[in-house]
Amino acid sequence: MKKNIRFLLFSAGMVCLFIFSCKKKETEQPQSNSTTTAGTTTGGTTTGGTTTGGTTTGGTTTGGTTSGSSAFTKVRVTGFQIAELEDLEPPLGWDANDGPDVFYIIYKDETNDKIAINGISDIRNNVVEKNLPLIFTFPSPHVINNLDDYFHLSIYDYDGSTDEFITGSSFRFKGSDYANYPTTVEKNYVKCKLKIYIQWFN
Ligand SMILES: [Ca+2]
Ligand SMILES: [Ca+2]
Repeated sequence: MKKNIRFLLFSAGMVCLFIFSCKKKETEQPQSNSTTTAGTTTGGTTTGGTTTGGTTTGGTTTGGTTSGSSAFTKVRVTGFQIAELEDLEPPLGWDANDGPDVFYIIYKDETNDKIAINGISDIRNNVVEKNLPLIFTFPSPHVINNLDDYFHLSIYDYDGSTDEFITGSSFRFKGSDYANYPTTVEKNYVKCKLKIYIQWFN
């Protein structure tokens, strides 16, 4: 009889131990929502800072046409314009005490690991509304010799070691949007509107 009671107590103890260890395991599960990122980007990367905004809303619109007797096979990107840029006002904008310090990087492809032009030397400090539009002309045009190749433009707010990614996109100058060989390409984002200047040639 004593043996039976001891066995029952032992079994009950084991059950409690099992339930306790299951509960403990549950609480040790990693929190699936422990990290959040603001906004999404189409091919943009940060240079070590936080990504804020950059969701594509519009798409691409083109302007101007280039006349020529044959189909063009190459593109020269000469620069771009930032027509609209939101969140300029401190302290809730890109910087706590003044406007953002805007610069660009051109990457050779959509993987963003090969820099074609680093525009840090053409930085526009403490941008306010009256500075818009910002017009950037590349030191020398970015040439795309194959229309299958991607062009990638990223725009940042310079913050020192942790620059903030403002917006960016990878795209190709190929397809129905480019059938008339436009001279400008507009990209619309939530916080930024860009116009890119291109020239077609063979
Ligand atoms: Ca900043
Ligand atoms: Ca600033």
